[in-house]
Amino acid sequence: MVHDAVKPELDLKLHVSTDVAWHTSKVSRADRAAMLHQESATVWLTGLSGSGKSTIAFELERRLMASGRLVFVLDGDNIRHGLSRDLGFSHEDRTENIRRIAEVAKLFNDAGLLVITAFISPYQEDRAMARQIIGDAHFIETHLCTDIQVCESRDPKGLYKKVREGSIAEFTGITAPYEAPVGPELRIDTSRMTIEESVSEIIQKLAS
Ligand code: ADX
Repeated sequence: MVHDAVKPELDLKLHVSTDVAWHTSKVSRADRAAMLHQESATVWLTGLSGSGKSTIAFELERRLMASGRLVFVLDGDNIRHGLSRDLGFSHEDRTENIRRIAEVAKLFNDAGLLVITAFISPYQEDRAMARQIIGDAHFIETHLCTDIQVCESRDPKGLYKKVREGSIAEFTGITAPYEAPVGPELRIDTSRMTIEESVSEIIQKLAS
C-alpha cells in the first residue's frame, strides 16, 4: 500500500537500507592524496541568498585550479536543476537537500577532490549533519555573514523583490529562518571585503 502521509524515501529516520553490505576499496584516501598531491576537504559556504556564496565558490575554484589543485563546486541553484530537482524549500526538503550534498561532497572528498559547497543551508542541525557525514577534520564551515539589508539591496536574481511582492513563500531571512553558525571555522562579511580578499582568507585557512 502506498502511504502518502510521509515520504519514506526522504526521511532519514525511516529509510534504513537492510540486506546491504559495505565493500572496502583496496585504494585508500591516503593513496589518492599521494597521487594528487593534495589533501581533500570540503569548504562549506553558508549564508543568505545574495551573500556571495556562488561568486566566492567559483572564484575560489578558479584560484585553486590555477595553483594545481583538483577542485569542484557544488552550487545550490545548479544542484536544484538536477540531483535535487524534486525538492522545494520546506524545512524537510532543505534537510534532504543538505543530506544529499553532504553525501556527494564526502564521495568527492573520498575520491581526492577538494569540494566547495554553496548552499544557504539555513538550519544548524542540517549543517551539523553535513559535518558528521563529511567528517569534522575535513569540514571548513564558512559563514558568509553579510547583512540581509546588503543581500536584499544586491538582489542579484530579483528574488527579494518577488518575496516583497508576495510571490515567493518560505524565503530564507524573510519568511523562513536562517540560523547563523555558532562556531564556524571562518566568518566572512562580503560587504567589507573584496571577492579576492574573501577567497584569499579561505585559501589561507585551507593551508593552515
Ligand atoms: S537550501 O536552503 O536548501 O540550502 P539552496 O542553497 O539549495 O537552499 O537554494 C537556494 C537558492 O534557491 C537561492 O539562492 C535562490 O536562488 C533559490 N530560491 C528559490 N526559492 C527560495 C526560497 N524560498 N528560499 C531560499 N532560496 C530560494
